[in-house]
Amino acid sequence: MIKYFKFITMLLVIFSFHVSALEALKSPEKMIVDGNADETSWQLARWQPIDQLILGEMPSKEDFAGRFKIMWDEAQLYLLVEITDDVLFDQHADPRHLYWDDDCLEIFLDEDASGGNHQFNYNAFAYHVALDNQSVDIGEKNADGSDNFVLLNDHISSAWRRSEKSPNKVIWELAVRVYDDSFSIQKTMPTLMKNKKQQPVTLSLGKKLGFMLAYCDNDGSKEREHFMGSVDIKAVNGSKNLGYITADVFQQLTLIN
Ligand SMILES: [Ca+2]
Ligand SMILES: [Ca+2]
Ligand SMILES: [Ca+2]
Ligand SMILES: [Ca+2]
Repeated sequence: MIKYFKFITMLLVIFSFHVSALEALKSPEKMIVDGNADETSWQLARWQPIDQLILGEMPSKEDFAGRFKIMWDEAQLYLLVEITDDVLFDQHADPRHLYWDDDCLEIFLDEDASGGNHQFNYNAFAYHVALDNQSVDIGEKNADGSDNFVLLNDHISSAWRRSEKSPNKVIWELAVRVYDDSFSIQKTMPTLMKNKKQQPVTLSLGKKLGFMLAYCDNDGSKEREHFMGSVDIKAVNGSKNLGYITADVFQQLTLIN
């Protein structure tokens, strides 16, 4: 019996290690964010699945399938994302209006892996990168208490193209500058400070971040049809859609050589 429990404990340890460990290799070359994965570096990185249902019903593999690779250098993180989506749909031209109901890639990032609430602050980010390559997150609430959707296009470079071999497949390449929790959109700062541009952090070997990747898929409905992510989130009150509120559900990402 004791042996049996030891075996189960060992399996649980292996399993929890397997689901929690995500590593990014350092890229030895300059990465060009152009939607062409022709850098030799991309051959070094392993594919990671985007196969966990967060919202809606599990899509067929023709409806949605996704996987990604991640690398880094001192200046930024690099993502190569391969998305199969039968219909690309961008119903709202305004990047700040109901962006989660358009096809979009969602990059969850917590610079210091602190976890915790980030819904109306910059303890962590939930960048929604739309098909027009614009990036939006929820910022601090407006003075009247309404939601404040902020464009953060200078945080992310994004380019995608359809695969030549498989037309429903999109090859999406991104570079993400990492900002810590001192980030502010500067609306309340004095003019002098406004002019001082905020800098992303310099990344280094061994650094740990919180990370999760997801895709909102809509093929023509009013609201998104399903939401798929890279992390198996434990539901709270029946909901797994927690990433935009708390960084506690992100995976730990370690930068390695
Ligand atoms: Ca490239
Ligand atoms: Ca679809
Ligand atoms: Ca944080
Ligand atoms: Ca779609």
